Amino acid sequence: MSEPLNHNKSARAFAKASSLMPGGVNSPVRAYKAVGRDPVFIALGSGCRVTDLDGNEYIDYVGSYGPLILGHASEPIVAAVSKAARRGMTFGMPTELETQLAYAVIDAVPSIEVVRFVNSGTEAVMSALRVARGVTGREKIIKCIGGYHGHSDGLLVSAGSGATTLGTPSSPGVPPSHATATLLMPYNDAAAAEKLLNEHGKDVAAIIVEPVAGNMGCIPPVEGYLQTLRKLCDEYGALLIFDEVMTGFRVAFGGAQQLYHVTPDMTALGKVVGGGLPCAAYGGREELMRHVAPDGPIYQAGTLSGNPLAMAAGLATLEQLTDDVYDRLEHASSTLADGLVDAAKRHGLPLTVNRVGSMLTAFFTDQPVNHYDDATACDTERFAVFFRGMLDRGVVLPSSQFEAWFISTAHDDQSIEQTIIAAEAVLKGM
Ligand code: HOZ
Repeated sequence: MSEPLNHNKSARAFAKASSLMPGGVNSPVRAYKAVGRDPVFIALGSGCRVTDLDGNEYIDYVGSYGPLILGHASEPIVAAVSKAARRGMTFGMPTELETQLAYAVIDAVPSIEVVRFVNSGTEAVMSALRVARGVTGREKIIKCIGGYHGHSDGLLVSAGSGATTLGTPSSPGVPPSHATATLLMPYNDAAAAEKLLNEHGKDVAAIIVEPVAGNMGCIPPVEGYLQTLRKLCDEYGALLIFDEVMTGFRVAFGGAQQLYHVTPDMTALGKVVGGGLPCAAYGGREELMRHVAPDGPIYQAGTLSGNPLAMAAGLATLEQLTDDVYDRLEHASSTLADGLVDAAKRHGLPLTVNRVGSMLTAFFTDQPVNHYDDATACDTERFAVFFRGMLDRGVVLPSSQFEAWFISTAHDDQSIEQTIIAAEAVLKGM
């Protein structure tokens, strides 16, 4: 290996940030606690690469945890946001950009007839659940163990993502009364869902699920799982809510519901829909969404909701997402996944790569990973070694075994090949 990278400026920036913010960060996984080193601080991003404060360049598979399907500083998005910014940052009054993005979302996502824009995935899910409870008059919800739907009280119960990474899947500070309204089922286990509904069906407002789990690492639904959830919800009068914050516009233009041909009652979107700006959305059938204020009594509001810069970024992003884009993402992502598996095989290391379109996770195990327990049984120490080795070789990955990697249209053949070469070198030394 060449010279070790210099991270002096990042180290100084982290020390300063740590004195001012919890963990020196504004979202826990970014602190790199699970991978045994301090974070690099990013100075700029372009295409599939980011550069840190010390001038080290990395091929980036964090992709800001999902929004950047076109890579960093994609020209059409930068142009759209700049144009919008020159016309005013926020008004607290409606703009036509909101209607344009609403039209695009409704056109793309099969389950959405009416949509409301919010600022984060957390907000989108929280609001969709409020609609489900308001409409059904029921209090309980069912979520998956290891499913992550943002950090609102009732959802930080056996949560994945950073919560699992840091060993606090159920957070202190969540009132027990909120937690008890959340029932838990294992992901990819339709029989468990049926059993829960059998016991609590008349009290259950909704099942909320990531149709492709992304926050326990990437775990695709097993054959028939989503279809069975759909059937059970219909049977018990509960709503089916897909959290497509990660998968929306990512695994297909119409999200996982298009890919797997299952239509939920409501959908939460985030990440890609905002093109890299804070933006999310929830929507569903018109008869449900008309209960939202001011059409109906279910209240939800936000000063920056439908922000013109975010709307412009979202619109410009969706406009780029042609069939050809998904073909290119598939090519890059499958090449990467195959390359990782082959490299691990060559060096006798256990590695299972799960992938749906341009989201994937390389799990350090020789077993299939279909459930949360399979994911948590993986060798996280090995993942940390791999993560650090890749960083040293100019590739930055999400800093947890329980996150998905995101491939963008900016990941060309050369960057994928460089990544596989780096992985080969790291795996060889492990
Ligand atoms: N929990 C987020 C991804 N699953 C992390 C977001 C971030 O740290 O930016």
